[in-house]
Amino acid sequence: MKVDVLLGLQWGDEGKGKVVDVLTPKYDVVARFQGGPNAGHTLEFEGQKYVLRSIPSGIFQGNKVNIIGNGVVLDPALFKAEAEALEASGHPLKERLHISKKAHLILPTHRILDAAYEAAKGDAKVGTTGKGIGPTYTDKVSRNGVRVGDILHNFEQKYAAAKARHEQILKGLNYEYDLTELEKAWLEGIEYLKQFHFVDSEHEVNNLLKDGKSVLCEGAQGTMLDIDFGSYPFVTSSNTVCAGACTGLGVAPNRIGEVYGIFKAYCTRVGAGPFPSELFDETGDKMCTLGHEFGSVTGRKRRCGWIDLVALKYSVMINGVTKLIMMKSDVLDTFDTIKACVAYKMDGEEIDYFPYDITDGVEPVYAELPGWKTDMTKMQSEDEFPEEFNAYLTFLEEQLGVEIKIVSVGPDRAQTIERY
Ligand code: 2SA
Ligand code: MG
Repeated sequence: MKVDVLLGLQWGDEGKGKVVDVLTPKYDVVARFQGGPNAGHTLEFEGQKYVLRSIPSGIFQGNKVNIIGNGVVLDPALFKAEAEALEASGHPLKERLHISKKAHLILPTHRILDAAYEAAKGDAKVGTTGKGIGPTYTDKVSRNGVRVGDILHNFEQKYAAAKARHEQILKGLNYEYDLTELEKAWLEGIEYLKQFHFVDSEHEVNNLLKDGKSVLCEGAQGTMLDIDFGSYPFVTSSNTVCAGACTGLGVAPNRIGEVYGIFKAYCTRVGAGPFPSELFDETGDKMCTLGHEFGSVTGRKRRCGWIDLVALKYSVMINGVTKLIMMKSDVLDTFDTIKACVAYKMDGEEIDYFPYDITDGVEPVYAELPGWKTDMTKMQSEDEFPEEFNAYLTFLEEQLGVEIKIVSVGPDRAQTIERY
């Protein structure tokens, strides 16, 4: 068996949570491979709304095994809050959630360092979620991290050493902070974590595949936030691309099956950094209002704009996308005209490939298509799609070279249409 991977092709918030939840009935296992509580995967069904941050979205579906892989960074305090809320809403997870011993722990001081580094950047702030993601991955790479497996061996000593090192750095930065509350909640989180299964997830995943089980790998954030291929330095600190599933779970490259690439019918970004097709007018405001475009973790307003096919083509290439999934087309239901950025104008020249740097001087070149001006939210099958909507799908498929297999016409689990 192979694993299938589902990931975001834009700057995150494409609607991965909803799609994983719709796809999970087909899989035995759902696994997260990177990121941490910076993610906010929103799911809505039976009139209830849930936001998942560290826990895989398969947790709502029957008796699936859910795995938090080695590539994830875990904050025990936030994990405890998330897990307890799920249990309280009738979704027990202790037996079904397995956590890699090799996943790195976000320490209270990592969150303080995140804030301190952002403060030190002045106008060049990344606009992080403030969850300590960057400093935790930095410690992992510089070989100073504390891992989930360490909870079982000399933990106090390892924690104290890491904390002392961070306090030294914070002193150097002249950054004032109070650790008391954060640390208290964190240590309670550590105790809570001990009730879960700590596993060697690379063995587990590969044994599951050997036994013929199907595994879905759930990405977080989006390709344009990837540490290597995103709009650096305005990115997150992990590999959000398909290859991240290999390193973040211990799955070999030849074990990757389908790659589901998910994108919005338009585009959003939260945090700082370049966004060539961003709109600063009423059209952008309308997308934001109709699409409820606010960060699910931080509540920040998301910047909105037209779909960017230069960036999307790049994402399709880097990830080897085999099936496309388009989300939130309902947000555009009332628009007269739909625009799509098909090229960038840079230094007077038009280019259709994603360049080294898009920070300055990039002007979007748009194709215009007629809007479908139809409420599609109650549609059940592609046979009902208006002509203009089909034309938009065909245009995107031609540009991207991959078929759009699923279209989402509203937030509910039921508002998802498969195309054949
Ligand atoms: P970080 O915290 O170090 O990962 O931030 C670095 C950049 O990555 C962006 N980022 C995100 N962008 C979109 N959605 C994310 N998750 C939340 C959501 C975000 C929220 O689902 O809405 O609630 O604000 C996410 N996580 C990280 C971040 O904005 C920085 O640009
Ligand atoms: Mg999100």
